[in-house]
Amino acid sequence: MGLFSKLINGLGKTRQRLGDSIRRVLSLHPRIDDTLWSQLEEALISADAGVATTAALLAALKEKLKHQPVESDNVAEGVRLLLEETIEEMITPAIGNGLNLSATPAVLLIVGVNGSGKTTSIAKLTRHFQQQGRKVLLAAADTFRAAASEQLITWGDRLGVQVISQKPGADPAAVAFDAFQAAKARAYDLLIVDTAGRLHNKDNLMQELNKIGRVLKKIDSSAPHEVFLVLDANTGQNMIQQARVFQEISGVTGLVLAKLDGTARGGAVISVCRELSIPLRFIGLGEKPEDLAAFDPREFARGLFEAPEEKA
Ligand SMILES: Nc1nc2c(ncn2[C@@H]2O[C@H](COP(=O)(O)OP(=O)(O)OP(=O)(O)O)[C@@H](O)[C@H]2O)c(=O)[nH]1
Ligand SMILES: [Mg+2]
Repeated sequence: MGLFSKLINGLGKTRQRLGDSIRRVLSLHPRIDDTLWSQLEEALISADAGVATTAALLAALKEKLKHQPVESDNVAEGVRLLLEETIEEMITPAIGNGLNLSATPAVLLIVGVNGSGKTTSIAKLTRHFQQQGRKVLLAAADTFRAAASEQLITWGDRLGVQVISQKPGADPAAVAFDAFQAAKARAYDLLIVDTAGRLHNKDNLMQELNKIGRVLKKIDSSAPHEVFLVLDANTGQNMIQQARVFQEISGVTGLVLAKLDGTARGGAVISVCRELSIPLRFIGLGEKPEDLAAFDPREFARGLFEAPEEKA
């Protein structure tokens, strides 16, 4: 399956909640008036686009309609297309600059709350970078949860990459340090560091992330080169608060939105893009290593409305 079809399929639940309901609203009420605006507002909020982002979207759409009025016999499709365009414009700034992973070895630190999808996303990212011809090493710096290292080692075996690990309870910063040294000594291109899930209000665990960062800097003062925060898309608007706290503590440089395939709350992606000044790098669309897509604003906006049978 191509990546766009995967995105289309993965966004199914959000599309039902958002795209399909907006189409329905527009076909039942193809007149631009207050009733239409309040129904559009309801549809966007029900897909967890958030109050502020919904208001901003509708204001931008109204502004667009002033300059690009739609034909009276084509209100439904005309407004729908303009909304898709408005969403695309709103999320496009989140694409950010290129990844800062040109150092050799570059270090990519993965952080997030418990169960958000970190380790699975690492498997996906490993495959992604392998396909770009990079030699990847993994570090199992989640020494906290029983079986966390085994989970990463199993992925490593499946993907044919080495995993540096120590015994449960070891200092996560020491694992990261050893792995970075090994990556340097053995001429790897990229080290990806898995960390334990942590609640953003647990101070000691957040400080531990800080320590991992400090220890990596002893080897290369510019490391970690990227810090990806993995967010579970099911948490909807809560992603924003989580991201703010992690950004403060561990200098998040990019977002991975996991589990977008299982949620109807994908509207929250629009506010994540609008309200956070952190690039959205990848979206997770399933549990397998290939279920990852680089964030593409055009495709994402299309995927919110375009049903599979309409696929070219
Ligand atoms: N459907 C779906 N499931 C996902 C996705 N990403 C992860 N999962 C599932 O979510 C669950 C948790 O994933 P993990 O990768 O173990 O999450 P984690 O953040 O490493 O968890 P901890 O290490 O316990 O904090 C697993 O059952 C994964 O298969 C995704 O994009 N889509
Ligand atoms: Mg994990």
